[in-house]
Amino acid sequence: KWKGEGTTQNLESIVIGRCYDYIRIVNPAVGEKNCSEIWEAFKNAFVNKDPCSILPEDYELFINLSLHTIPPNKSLFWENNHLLVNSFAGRGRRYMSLADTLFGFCGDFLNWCGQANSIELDYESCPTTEECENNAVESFWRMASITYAQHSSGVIHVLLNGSAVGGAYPEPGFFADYEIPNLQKDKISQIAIWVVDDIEGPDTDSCGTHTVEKLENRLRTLGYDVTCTDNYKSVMFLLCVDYPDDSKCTLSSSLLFWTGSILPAA
Ligand code: ENP
Repeated sequence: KWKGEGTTQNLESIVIGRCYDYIRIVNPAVGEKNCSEIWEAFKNAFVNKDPCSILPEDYELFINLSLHTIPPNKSLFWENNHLLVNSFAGRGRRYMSLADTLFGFCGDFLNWCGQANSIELDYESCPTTEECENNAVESFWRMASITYAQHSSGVIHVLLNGSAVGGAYPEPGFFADYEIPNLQKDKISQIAIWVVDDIEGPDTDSCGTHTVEKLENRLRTLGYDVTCTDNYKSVMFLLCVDYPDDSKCTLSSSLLFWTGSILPAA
């Protein structure tokens, strides 16, 4: 009936299992959390309701139960880079993206929706954002984004894709619409933007041009100290794992090799 994919099979087991995985193994620093209560609050946001009338506020209890501190200087915002961000963040070891918080971790890669006048989830199909924006998944990420931005502090990192069609900084987008407006200026020392192109992709957008320039101007107008780096090396190294022979990858490794072997030890 809807155009989107249905609820992920075994949703309850996955969410409860992820919650325990998170609090016991991924990030025990969050302390004790009640994973069955967290699941109930998550489910009650959308079951037995019109799947097009779910609001971000419906996840308020879920968020309150799963909220924890986001370490300063660890926040990583992004657009069009889901898998790269997952590996770069390293489940919170390097950075803590929204999907590395307990509340984001519970929903990452999953799909879900309920039905009006039934306590059953809909495993056949769910509304897409084009069909109705007040759907269970969209409202979840809006609420999660708002909360994540409000609790981010120190140096804020933003990883954008310089090869993305339509620009590295999409508007509308979660970062533009739900995250920037909810950053707490007095807790933020700097915003570091990284614009990284796909290894075999076009260089569509860079620091100081097109949509990235727009983002830099917006943040500076808001009073932030903004830096921007093209093809930030650490991220490039990670991308190069899959393209060791591409010229973008061999150049930096041969430079490292040559400088290391030619320069005399200091
Ligand atoms: P996409 O469209 O590249 O990727 C969407 C995929 O990322 C979905 O599998 C989604 O899980 C998962 N995901 C992880 N974190 C978020 C998220 N945070 N979010 C929406 N989906 C997320 O991502 P978008 O739409 O451009 O969103 C990027 C935003 O995430 C940025 O604003 C970044 O700062 C933020 P699922 O459950 O839908 O399968 C917020 C919105 O962290």
